Amino acid sequence: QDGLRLWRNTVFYEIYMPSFCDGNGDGTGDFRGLTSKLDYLQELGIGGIWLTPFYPSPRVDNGYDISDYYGVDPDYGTLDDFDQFVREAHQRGIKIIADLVLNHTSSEHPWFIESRSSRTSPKRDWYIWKDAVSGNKPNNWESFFGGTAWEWDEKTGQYYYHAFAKEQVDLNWAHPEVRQAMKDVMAFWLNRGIDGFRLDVINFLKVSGTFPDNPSSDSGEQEHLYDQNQEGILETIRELCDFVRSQNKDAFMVGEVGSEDMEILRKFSGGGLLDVVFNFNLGSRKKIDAEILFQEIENMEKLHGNDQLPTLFFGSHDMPRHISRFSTGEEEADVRRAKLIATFMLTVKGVPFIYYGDEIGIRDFIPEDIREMRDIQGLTAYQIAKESGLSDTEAFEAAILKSRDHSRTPMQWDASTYAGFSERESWIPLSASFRNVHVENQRGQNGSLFEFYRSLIKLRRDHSALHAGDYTMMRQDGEWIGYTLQSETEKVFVSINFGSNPASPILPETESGKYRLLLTSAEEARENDRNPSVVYPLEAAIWVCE
Ligand code: TEU
Repeated sequence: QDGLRLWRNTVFYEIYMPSFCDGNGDGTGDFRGLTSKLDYLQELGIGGIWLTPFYPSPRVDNGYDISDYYGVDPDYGTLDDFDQFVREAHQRGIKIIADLVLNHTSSEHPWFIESRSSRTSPKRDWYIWKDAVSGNKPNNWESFFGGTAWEWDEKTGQYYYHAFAKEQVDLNWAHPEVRQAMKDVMAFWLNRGIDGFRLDVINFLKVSGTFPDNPSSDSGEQEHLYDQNQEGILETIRELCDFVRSQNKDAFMVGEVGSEDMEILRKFSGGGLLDVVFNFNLGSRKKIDAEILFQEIENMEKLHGNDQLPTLFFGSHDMPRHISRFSTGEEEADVRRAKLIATFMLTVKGVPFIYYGDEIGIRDFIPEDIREMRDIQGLTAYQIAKESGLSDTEAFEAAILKSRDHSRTPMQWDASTYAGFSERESWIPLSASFRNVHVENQRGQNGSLFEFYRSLIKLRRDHSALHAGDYTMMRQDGEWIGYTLQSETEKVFVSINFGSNPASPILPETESGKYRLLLTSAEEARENDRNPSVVYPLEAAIWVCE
């Protein structure tokens, strides 16, 4: 409970490790670059960073394939660079959450190399090995990146299981030595000063022990029933959480449970389990409106217990950017809408996660050619399409649909050739938006998306109602949504109009009948003597009820 109160006050910022800032001029982001941008992050006002994996890795899936849990990938720097980064972040009041992949290791991890060396290797059972069944795969399980989840190992004559790429081999979490090995890893990073973990696909640690075939949906797609959320998963998570809290009682643990079903999600947090789990209902939306958001708040309020908090995010490294996803093709309206999303995310009850670059409005990157594609999920889709006989163009189209590169492009610091990210071409192309969307022309600029985020975060920090208040009213009418947040000392009213016409809101009661404007997202709405009874088109406004 106490911990939750602490974290509710924290605005997180996700950084995709290779794409934030390149400090050594090799085209890939690194710790030195990151450290040089801590002042920027402090200015933005965030309180925590979720850092995607930075450990040594062949980077088949950009670090979600770890080959050494005790180091830093040489592309990103050294352990000393890491220590300096954590130290300097802490000096600025910024906490660090490390992304940890417990479900699988790289196929180049020494554990797996040993495991695959022979059937009698002491590490054989650290992974999931199966005999062929009548000369075939053990069952029909599919990889989340496409194709089969079983890889044949010629030397030892068995299949191994991989929920993602074949270079990401699933560990056998039923094995006590695996559990101990991972606890040692967690202790190592906690001792190095990190403040918590983002736990990758944490509900995947338990697969069915009898390996039945997965059923298929009506559309023919596999329903992943037996390869996740199996009996005993909560006990395993509890064991990990207990261990982490025994090392650092305030450590924050956010779990990735790939589900949009709140009934499933809620099982993983509170009661000594994870602090929070990601709620994919906002991030996976292709369309957004007041009614959807209203229902989402209601749902979160209804289903979360006292020791649970929702997470709030509209984008991540696995999803297209929300400014592009919700775009109507008009640049100005898109920016206005992005401000509405920001307002929602930073005022609704929960723990917000801003995805790097969303605070300036970086747009999606769309590759022109398969050679510009980097993501393993997109590349696998391309390969499968080609193998099924599709043309290059058709296969490329299929790959774009699956690719997660859209939102993984370098941070846009200025309009120079390499966007101020690096001194040379980056590992992935820049988003085409970089010439006019960048930090340099938004910082200190009235009305910019960056300055709006900064004001919002500051407001959230300064007003306890915004980071600790309770809803006293939630209303929705047409394209308008409004809610009040009440603390012991004040009542704040948030009023958001998603429509292109002015809205007439339903106003909350105030003691004196007066409202004081704290912030509006719309320049034209900054007039004197303003009152909340009119909301401008695509405006978000925050008021104090006096
Ligand atoms: O993602 C888990 C996950 O469920 C993905 O399959 C996701 O739903 C999909 O990519 C959406 O298109 C996590 C990480 O966030 C992702 O980047 C990794 O690739 C994956 O785990 C494997 O470690």
